[in-house]
Amino acid sequence: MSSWMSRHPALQTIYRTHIEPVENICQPSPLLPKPWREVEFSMREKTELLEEVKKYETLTDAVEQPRILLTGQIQAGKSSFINSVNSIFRGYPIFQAAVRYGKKSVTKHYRTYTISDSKGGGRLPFTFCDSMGMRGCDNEVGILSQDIISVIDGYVPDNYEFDPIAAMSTCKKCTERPSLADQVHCIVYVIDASTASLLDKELLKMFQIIQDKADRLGIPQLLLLTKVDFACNIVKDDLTKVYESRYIHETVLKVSQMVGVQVSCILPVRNYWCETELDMKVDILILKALQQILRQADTFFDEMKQRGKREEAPPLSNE
Ligand SMILES: Nc1nc2c(ncn2[C@@H]2O[C@H](COP(=O)(O)OP(=O)(O)OP(=O)(O)O)[C@@H](O)[C@H]2O)c(=O)[nH]1
Ligand SMILES: [Mg+2]
Repeated sequence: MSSWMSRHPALQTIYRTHIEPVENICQPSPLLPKPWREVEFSMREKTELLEEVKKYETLTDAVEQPRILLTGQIQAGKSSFINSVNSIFRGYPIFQAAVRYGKKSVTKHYRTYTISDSKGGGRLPFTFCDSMGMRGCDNEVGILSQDIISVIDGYVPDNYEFDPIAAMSTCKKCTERPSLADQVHCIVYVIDASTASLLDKELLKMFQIIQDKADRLGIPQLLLLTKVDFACNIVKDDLTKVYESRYIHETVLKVSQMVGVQVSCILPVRNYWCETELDMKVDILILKALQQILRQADTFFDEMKQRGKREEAPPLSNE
């Protein structure tokens, strides 16, 4: 800007409005004018979230710990989310569930995880169910939708090794008459924000099969949008911008439409994956997600009360 112009504020305004390069005027700002969800990033908020999670109780004596199933794309960050929750309550990052970068699903077995409140502390009131990832394209190997249905019904025992070619059938190993506590009470779809717009048709079809089953049983469904740091540089540099990032917001809207989960049930998170100390901002997003998951899990028990009893799981296929 020339020196005569810098001495005249009115001219500066005109200059900004009319003479700025065209691409700056046409391109929307990478940040939204205001966040689309309010989140407070403070120690006080973290303490309150920790307390709410610890105090959680189910609405029935038959289930002490709701089972939360994490399912979704291979490598989406399912096991890392469990590790992240574990880390927050342990006080430092801890990587219990196997996590690795790879083209195949690293998690090959069905695993259930309970989380302790601090090292050697009591069990927290929920159980995570980790499973093999769903294949996102033809040359990937992943879990079969029939096996996810068997997990939901409570037939699959801890440590069962999934076979990507043949679904689990009646065998000595399977849980014969699953109780209400064996069943899944909340489903969390896990999707990588950096590849969310490229979701394969086959993958979306699998989501649809699970959704139909979950809707019939009254199981609440939420969606974790992971790797927000990898998907957006602004968020990578400052996690508090996650609800202001235009890119993340557009991804949330797109995923909501593609997968069929309402925006209020979509939870952007960044997992612990490379650090050796906790970060309050990472913790807040993870705990907020967990708070929403537990609150929604309650709707399963509400629904069950209204229906009078739960629907019996259909017998496991013999084929
Ligand atoms: N940048 C970043 N990387 C992540 C995040 N979450 C997970 N990762 C990385 O993504 C890779 C896959 O993470 P996992 O937790 O193993 O994913 P998964 O869904 O359990 O994968 P499978 O069991 O193989 O289906 C690992 O290299 C993690 O370190 C995240 O929020 N941000
Ligand atoms: Mg895994």
